Parts: sequence; C-alpha cells; structure tokens
Amino acid sequence: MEQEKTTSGNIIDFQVLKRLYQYVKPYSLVFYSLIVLTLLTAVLGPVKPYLVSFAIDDYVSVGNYLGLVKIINILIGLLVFQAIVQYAHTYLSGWLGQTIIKDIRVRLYRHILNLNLRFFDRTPIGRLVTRNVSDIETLSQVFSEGLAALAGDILQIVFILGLMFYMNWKLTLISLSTLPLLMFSTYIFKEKVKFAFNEVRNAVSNLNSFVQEHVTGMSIVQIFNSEEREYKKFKDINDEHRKANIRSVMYYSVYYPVAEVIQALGIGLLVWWGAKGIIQEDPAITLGNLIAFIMYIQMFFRPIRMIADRFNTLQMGIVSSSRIFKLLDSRDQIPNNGSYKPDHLTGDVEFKNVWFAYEERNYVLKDISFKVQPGKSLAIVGATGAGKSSIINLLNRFYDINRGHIYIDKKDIGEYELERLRENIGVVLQDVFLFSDSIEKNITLGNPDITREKIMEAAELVGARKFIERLPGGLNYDVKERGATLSVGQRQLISFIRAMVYDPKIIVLDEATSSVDTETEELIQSAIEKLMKGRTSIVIAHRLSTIQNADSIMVLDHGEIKEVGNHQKLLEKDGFYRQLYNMQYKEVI
Ligand code: DGT
Ligand code: MG
Repeated sequence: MEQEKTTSGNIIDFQVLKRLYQYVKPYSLVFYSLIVLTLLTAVLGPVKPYLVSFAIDDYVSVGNYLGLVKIINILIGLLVFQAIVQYAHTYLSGWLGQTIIKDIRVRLYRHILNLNLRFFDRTPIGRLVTRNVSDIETLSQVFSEGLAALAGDILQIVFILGLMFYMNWKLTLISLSTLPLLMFSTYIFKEKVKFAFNEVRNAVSNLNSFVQEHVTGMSIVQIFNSEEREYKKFKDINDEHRKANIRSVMYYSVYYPVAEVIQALGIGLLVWWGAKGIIQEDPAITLGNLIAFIMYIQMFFRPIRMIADRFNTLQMGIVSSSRIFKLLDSRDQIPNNGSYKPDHLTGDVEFKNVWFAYEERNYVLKDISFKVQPGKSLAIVGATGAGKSSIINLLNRFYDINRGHIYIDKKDIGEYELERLRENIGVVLQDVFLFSDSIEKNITLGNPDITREKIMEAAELVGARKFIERLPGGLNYDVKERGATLSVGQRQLISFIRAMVYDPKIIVLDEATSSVDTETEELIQSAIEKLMKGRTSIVIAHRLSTIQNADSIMVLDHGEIKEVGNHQKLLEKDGFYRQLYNMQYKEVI
C-alpha cells in the first residue's frame, strides 16, 4: 500500500496525538468546552427528524393544531440553539488550532535557530522551509477540520443509528442497505486520493526548492547562459505539479457524483418500501417515520462521506506533526552547558591536537596544534580547501571538534557560556551576509546596547565613516536583497564594523578573495591593520601585506600544518611557503 508512514506504521499514531496534546494542555478549558460543544452538535441535529416524525404522527394526522404549534416552537428554539452552538464550535476550534500552531511554529523556529550548522549541511534549505511552512499548515487543519470534526461525525452517526433503530428497525435496515456500496467506493477513493496527495506534496516541495535555488543563483544561471535549459527544467517540474494536482481533483470529481447517486438509490429504496407499507396499512410504518428516515438518510450519508476526507486530513496532519516532532527532536545542537563567564579576556588562544570532520571520519583538520599569544597575530595560508575557514569555524563553536582541545585563556571553549564566548570573538567571514534591512540593523543585529555613536566610533576606527556618510540616508540606508546594492568592498567594510562594535579581544578574519578597486582595497587594508591592532588575531590571509605583517604564519595543506614561522624565516626555509609565495606573490612586488 502506497502511503506515507507515520512513525509507528499505524493509520493513526496515538503517540503523536498524545504529544500534540501537550500543546493543547495550556488551553484545556477551551479544549474541554470544545468537546462539550462537539457532543451537543452531534446530538442536536438528529433530534429534529425525530420531532418531525412525532409531530406528523401524533398531531398532524389527528389534526391537533395546538400540539403542532408547540412542536414547531420547540423546533425553532432548537434551531436557534444549534446555530449558537455551531458558531461557538467553529470559532473556538479555529481559535484553538491557530493558537497551538503559533506555539509550535515559535518552538520550531527557536529550535532551528539553535541547530548545529552541521544540520544545514545535510538538509537542503528548501526542504526545511517547506517543512516549516506547509507541515504546520497541514497541522492546523487537524485542529480546524480534523480531530474534533471526525469525533463529531462518528458520534452523530452512532446517535442517528440509535434513534433509527429505536423508531423502526425494518426501515433502518433498508436505509443501510446501500451503505456497503458507499463504504466501498469511499474506501477506493480514499486510497487513490492518499496516493495523489503524496504526489502533490512531492511536486510542491520540488517546485519550492527549484524556485528558491534558482532565484538565489540567478546570476550564475545568466552568466552561463543556461536560461533556456533551466526554463525547460522548470516547465517539467511545473507540469508534474499540475498533473499531480489534476489527478487528485479528478478523484474528487468522480467520487462526489457517485456518492450522490448511491444516496439517491438509498432514498428510492426507502420511499418504495415505506410507501408500500403505508398503503398496505402495515402498523409498523407511519408517514412520520418515513419522512424522518428520508431526513436521516441525508443526515447520515453526509458524515460518512466526509469521514474519508476528515480521515485523510487527520492522517496528513499526523504525518506532518511526526515530521515536525522529528525536527524538534533532532538534538543536533551545540551543547551550551558551559558556565564560565569571564568579564574580560586576555585573548590567549591555543589549539591542541585538534581533529575535525564535517562528515563522519572525513577529516578536514588533522592533529592541528598552535598557540597565539595575547595581542599577537597569526596568518593562516594554504591552497583552497586546505581547511583554513574550518579552523575559524571551530573557535567560536559553529561546529564542535571530534578530538583534541581548543583553549581560550587556558580554558576549554566548551566550558564557556556560548553567548559569552561568541561575544568575545569578532568574526568576519569570507562571504559577508547582509539582511534586507538598514545598515544600522545590519551592524547591531538588533542588539539595543549598540548605539549609533558606538557604530560611528567603530566605523571611524576601521576608516569607513566617510563611506557610510556618503550613502543616502547614512546608517538608515536600506540594504536590498542580501546587500546586492552594495559593492563587495563596501559589504566587507560593514562586516568589519559589525565585528568591531563589540570591541572583542580576539578577532577572526577570513579575508575575501574577490578583488575590489584600488581605492577600496586601500581602505580595507588599513581597516584590517586597525582591526588587528591590540587584539589577538587569526587571519586567513590572501593579501601579501596582511601575511607579511603577521607575527607568525602557518601554512596549511590538506588539513595539516606544514610550516610555521614569520615571513622572513619561512622564505629562507625554502619549503611550502616559498613555493606559495613564488606562485602567488612574486610578480606583484
Ligand atoms: P578556501 O576558502 O577556498 O581558500 O578554502 P579553505 O581552506 O577555507 O577550506 P575550508 O576549510 O572551507 O574547507 C576544507 C574542506 O572542508 C574542503 O574539502 C571542503 C570541506 N568543507 C568546507 N565547508 C564544509 C561544510 O560546510 N560542509 C562539508 N560537508 N564540508 C565542508
Ligand atoms: Mg575559506
């Protein structure tokens, strides 16, 4: 059977429902009121035909006008009451659903924010987004039209059946005679639709990932002139999506008319048998009964038809929630158990026999050991992929290492409180990421402790004050779409300021490799010098000036340290560094 499995493999996973209930608990008053309202709705409907049959047989047929008026009044009162109950039911179930969904969404987002970066290595972002948005959407349907409604429908069916048997068992059996037919077609429909929905979900997910990736990488698509090819691919994916949707619509469009016909058949049988009984003056069948039963058949078939839908919604919701819970359970977080919160650091850094792999056993750093004294600078050089960026990813615990130790001020970084650790290390990454917001927000990242004065001080320090003042609106300048409106150099300057506003004792700098114009280059070069001054700095250097000025240079190759020393010493040694220098920098000077 083709179907998405819930964790236990059951059709309805009670484990998941139990867990969902945890989210309902804070609103238990609303929840229990809903149960009462569901009960009332289930019971109120079926009472009406019973009253009608009573009115016809006991009052209309004997001409008791007053009695009839009495019953009509009761019916009207019942209708009004039912309307109120229904209103409260719909409103409260919507309220409860949306409130719980909001809670789950907050929980999920917080969880994602704290996930180990490793997690994002393995999970495509597109899928993560789909999961977040569409799974929660599906889940909200469980509350609005799934569980409560399903329970209501089942209750109503039971109640109607009870009343029918109580009134007339023969007519009941006749009414039920077409039921197997309906159940059978409903079952077939349910299976087909489940399969089709699965296809739709996959198609939506593919579509989302594709659009997301291609919008983000649009410049690459255009640089390589692959618009036509990518367009074709998109058309195929889009077509798949359309077909999957149409297939599911097709099943609905067949099922509903068929169910209608089956219901009509049921009513036909009932009327035929009932009318025959009345004409032959069978004492067991009254006109009132017959009319009530016709009403019941309609009332009865509707929930049965709906049950297929409700079941589906519920099941999809459960699959969604088990996926959400799985994400919530992924304990792939950097453990934040450290409690060491020093007021200030001296900035002593040591790596001791550090081994690290992004993926199982595929070590990108092998037995790395080095020390940087407070206030000193270390330049890391090496070919692309040597593991330079990885080293700095470890220092502020973007990733945890597999073996060895990293010490700051002689204390293992795991013992630091994570926020305090990261606060004290200023990081400038290779690619600068900017949010679509003002320059100010991009620098403070929402930290209210960082005033505009502080920002301008830091800007002054790195020599970017003029550049900011020249922007229209200054600090209010609106950065669009990840900084697309700023040059690479400008973006780097902003990331320097971002690192400097905290006045960190340790600075980690991954120099960008992309070239900038000479003027900006000079700006950046002097900014880097100022950044490093008086701070312990680890710099992944591409500029010869940065390398030459460093107190010590470390040559990295395939995750191993090859040479350490200052510029002069390493040149004399005539090894890796000399080679690198000859290849990359000789002509420049
Ligand atoms: P660069 O920036 O091109 O000069 O190169 P490095 O030296 O900064 O290299 P690095 O540390 O980014 O990469 C070292 C190795 O680790 C390389 O084989 C690619 C791999 N690697 C880097 N980042 C990731 C990551 O996020 N996930 C996985 N699975 N592997 C990564
Ligand atoms: Mg790198």
